Amino acid sequence: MRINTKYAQGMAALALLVSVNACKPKDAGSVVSGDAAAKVYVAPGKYDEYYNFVSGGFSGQLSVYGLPSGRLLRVIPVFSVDPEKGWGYSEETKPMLNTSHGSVPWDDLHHVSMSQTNGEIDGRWAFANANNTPRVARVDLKTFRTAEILELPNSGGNHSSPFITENSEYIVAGTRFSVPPDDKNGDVPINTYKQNFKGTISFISIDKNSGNMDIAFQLQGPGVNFDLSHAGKGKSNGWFFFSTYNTEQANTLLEVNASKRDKDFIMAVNWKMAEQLIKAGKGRKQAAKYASNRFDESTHTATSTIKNEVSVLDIREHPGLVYMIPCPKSPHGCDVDPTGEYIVGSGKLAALIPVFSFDKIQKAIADKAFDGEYDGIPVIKYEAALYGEVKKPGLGPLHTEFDDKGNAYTSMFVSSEVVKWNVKDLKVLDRVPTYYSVGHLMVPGGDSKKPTGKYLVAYNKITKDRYLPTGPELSQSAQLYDISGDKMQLLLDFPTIGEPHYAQAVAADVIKNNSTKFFKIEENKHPHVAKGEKEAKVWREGNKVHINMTLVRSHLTPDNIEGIRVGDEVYFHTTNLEQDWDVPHGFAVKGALNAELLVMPGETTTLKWVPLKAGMYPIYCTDFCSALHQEMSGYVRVSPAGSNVPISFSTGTNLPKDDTATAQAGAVKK
Ligand code: RUQ
Ligand code: CUA
Repeated sequence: MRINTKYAQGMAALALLVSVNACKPKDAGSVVSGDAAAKVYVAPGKYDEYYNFVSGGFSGQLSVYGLPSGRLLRVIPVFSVDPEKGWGYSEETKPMLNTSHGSVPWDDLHHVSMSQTNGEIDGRWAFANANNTPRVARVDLKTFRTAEILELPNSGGNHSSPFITENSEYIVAGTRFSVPPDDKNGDVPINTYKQNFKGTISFISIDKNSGNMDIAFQLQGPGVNFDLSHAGKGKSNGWFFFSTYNTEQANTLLEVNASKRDKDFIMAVNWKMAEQLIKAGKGRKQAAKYASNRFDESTHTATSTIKNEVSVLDIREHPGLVYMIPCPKSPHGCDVDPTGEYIVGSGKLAALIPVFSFDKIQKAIADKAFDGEYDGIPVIKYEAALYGEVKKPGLGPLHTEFDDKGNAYTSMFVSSEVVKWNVKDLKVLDRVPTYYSVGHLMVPGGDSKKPTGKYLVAYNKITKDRYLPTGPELSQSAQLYDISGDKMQLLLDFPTIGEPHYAQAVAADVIKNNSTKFFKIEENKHPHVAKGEKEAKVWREGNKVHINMTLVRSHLTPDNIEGIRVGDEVYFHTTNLEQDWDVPHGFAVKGALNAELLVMPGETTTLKWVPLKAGMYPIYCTDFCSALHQEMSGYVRVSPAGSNVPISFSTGTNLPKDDTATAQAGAVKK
């Protein structure tokens, strides 16, 4: 296909403006007013008001900050290995990162959705997406650990994800890249996109009690890019709204070829109807291969199960299931206000913000106010769905959050500002600069039915001069604003881990009293648990040596181990015997090719080690746990392959023959 070169150049220039030249506001100096410091000051020993869960972008992690202080409380490995915690390195956590492609120890985590009950954040779980190798994770907010990772078949990039319904029935995930479905031959020419590529949306069910996820069904639709989404709420509960781009179905140079149409679409999905169709057996079983990985808290061990089938509904076969709403121009964010009536589409390249009305959409469907079809899907007339437009909001609108007073806040990437506007009359009320090039915004509860109205955080794409230089890469950046008054007020900059995209926040009280303090040792069902030092042991099975070891302040049992040979596979199954809050022990062995273990009280965790040379190998606790932490150590003797040194192990009894009396005085009493 030939493209009009002048047009193409113009669009490329605009795209360049958006991507490179996101401008720096002129008053980039200090705009912080006098009382800002007092508003973010959380005195030593005091707690923050909110937990803020922030996506880590290409770090694959989720980080947790306190607001308003901006203090970093925790980094949770999700789609990543973490040597600090042994996550992805211990035998128990390795299955969490399994996929149909094998172990994938990294991903690109963009969005966080917290579980909701009646449209309010309930503090049970946080869900996050893997953008690259499509997966959705569930983090348990009792332990602040990743409890489950589910792979998504028929997807090629999982950006429009995860978005939750108001009673956490489903978390949905729309594919960014359309691809040939997994049961079709994907080995086709790329320029057969229009014939062979499909866009898939996964509806993942969430078990009310356990939180366990399963793919309930998938919708197979046109080959477009799904960008973002939100569930309806209140009156629009039962519907989902997805922003789409590349409705041109281009397969190359998207910055030009996917920016041609004046409008793309917001796709409205009647998910209650989809649920009925599935119940009525209308889903087509389709072969697929995907991993379902769950961490079991009683065995402290993850298992990975490969599944082989999904139920698919072809959108075109079910009239009434899906409608398209024209939305100017390459929409990114797709946000629903707290009442569920207003749906805001933010066109990256649009000079206005369209606000759609749920009531008008329903009326347009009833009246068949359509403007033809797109790939067999009725297109609702723009004016028939439109509530109104926010005029001249700024340049490059991306995402919108809401407060408790009927206001909306939209991030403007290109003009680097947050714009506050009223949802009813669509008038711009205030604007403040961000430093620089803001992406997502977050108001605690801002995408739920009960937003708060005190703080807003901007998550920026470019940091430039906000922090001390740290070489070519600068810390990523978030900014906290006070939104309680008519005018927004900048309070604080704070650095983030990785590139922040979406975030969620909830009042500390919703989470803090449910936090697990330790695991009960009597409930530990790990097959290699040692519930006391008397149960500690070492034994050989062929070339495998198992060591059931205990950790307690301030010794390892056993701490003298002999009889290991070069070529053995050694498994240190370490149980932390402590039954108290905040007393992890660590474990490390010289020369191990993975990482340390960090073992929580009452937990059992395993390090695999294959010694390559004969010699003496110190082992020790890595977490400074007591005044005698440095004494919490031991030795493993490794003999050459074929040696006949017998297995032996002990703590406190392997005494030098000439010094028995002195040594016994220091031996550990059991
Ligand atoms: S995105 S900066 Cu990956 Cu949520 Cu909009
Ligand atoms: Cu246990 Cu240091």
